[in-house]
Amino acid sequence: MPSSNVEDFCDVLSSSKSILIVSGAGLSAASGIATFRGTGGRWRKYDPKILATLSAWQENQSRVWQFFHYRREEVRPAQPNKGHRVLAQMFIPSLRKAVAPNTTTVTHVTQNIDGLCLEALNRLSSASGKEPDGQIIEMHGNLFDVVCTAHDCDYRVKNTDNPICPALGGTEVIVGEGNVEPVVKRVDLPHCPKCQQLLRPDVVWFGERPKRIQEILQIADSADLCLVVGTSSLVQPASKLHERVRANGGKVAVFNMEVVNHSDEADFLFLGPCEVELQRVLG
Ligand code: BJW
Ligand code: ZN
Repeated sequence: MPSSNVEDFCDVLSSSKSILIVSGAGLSAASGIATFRGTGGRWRKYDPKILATLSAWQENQSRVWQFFHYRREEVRPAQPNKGHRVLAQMFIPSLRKAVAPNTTTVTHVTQNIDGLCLEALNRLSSASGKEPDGQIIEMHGNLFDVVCTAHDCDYRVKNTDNPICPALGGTEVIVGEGNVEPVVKRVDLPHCPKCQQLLRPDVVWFGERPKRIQEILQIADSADLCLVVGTSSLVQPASKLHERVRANGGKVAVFNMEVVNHSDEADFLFLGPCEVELQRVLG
């Protein structure tokens, strides 16, 4: 059975050289962003799991763009929470030293597309005037990145426009099942300024290759501690990264509101809101 002993965890942490953090939607729950599979996860009458697929996109680009427009509007006012901030401290060597004096490499691989992990680190770095080390990798992309769908076009940019195109403006407020879904014509959806083809959100749908996956797998292979934070661990390959750390003789600590997939295999399990537990254990 996994332990929830903080002192034992701190012993492991203080001897760890390379830490891998794998996070999911639960990390941003305290920032007011609905988790993917939680009760607030449904959008209109649709299951987000169905909308986060290439086939949903091929079937109805207007609906998928409305879904992502809605998500952009949900995330836009959100602020990093205590959980993001505690994890960000692990990237500032002088702040990390107190809890992890032997750590030389920290990597945070997040499945979240809300940008809040990076935002927390940027804010901490500017406020403290200290340079971070390590890296944060958004393996499922970012809500505010767009990419051209044409195979022979390399257009890919950050786009924080609000709304991203006039026709999507206001569609985020249609919520009830009784409401008629707005139809945004293809011609009015975001298009590539280079080749005029349709743009799509630069996020990773089921069946697509996660961003920087080879690099992530290599990092997992050499990490000696893996913190699995606020994820249901149902989606591969994120759900398997801790196994690589274990195969290397490393330890695994799960932070979640509930017992989840694989948490019985963990060395440590800290049940409760991660924004509270991370602070208690790492802060
Ligand atoms: C709290 C909390 C608090 C709440 N504190 N905790 C069969 C058919 C087809 C495909 C497959 C198949 N079998 C396997 C696959 C592969 C597939 C997969 O895994 N499918 C399974 C579902 C079966 N995976 C893929 O297709 C991936 N690609 C791939 O495998 O490529 C091949 C490859 C691999 C390796 C090398 C090279 C090639 C791609 C997966 C893309 C997932 N995309 C999405 C959408 C992104 C855009 C968007 O957001 O719309 O990513 S799906 C969705 O799930 C989203 C999330 O990032 C991801 C994970 O969800 P997450 O974060 O775990 O959220 P929840 O809601 O599930 O959980 C929240 C947790 O928080 C809960 O546990 C709560 O208890 C907890 N919590 N509050 C602490 N305060
Ligand atoms: Zn293009």
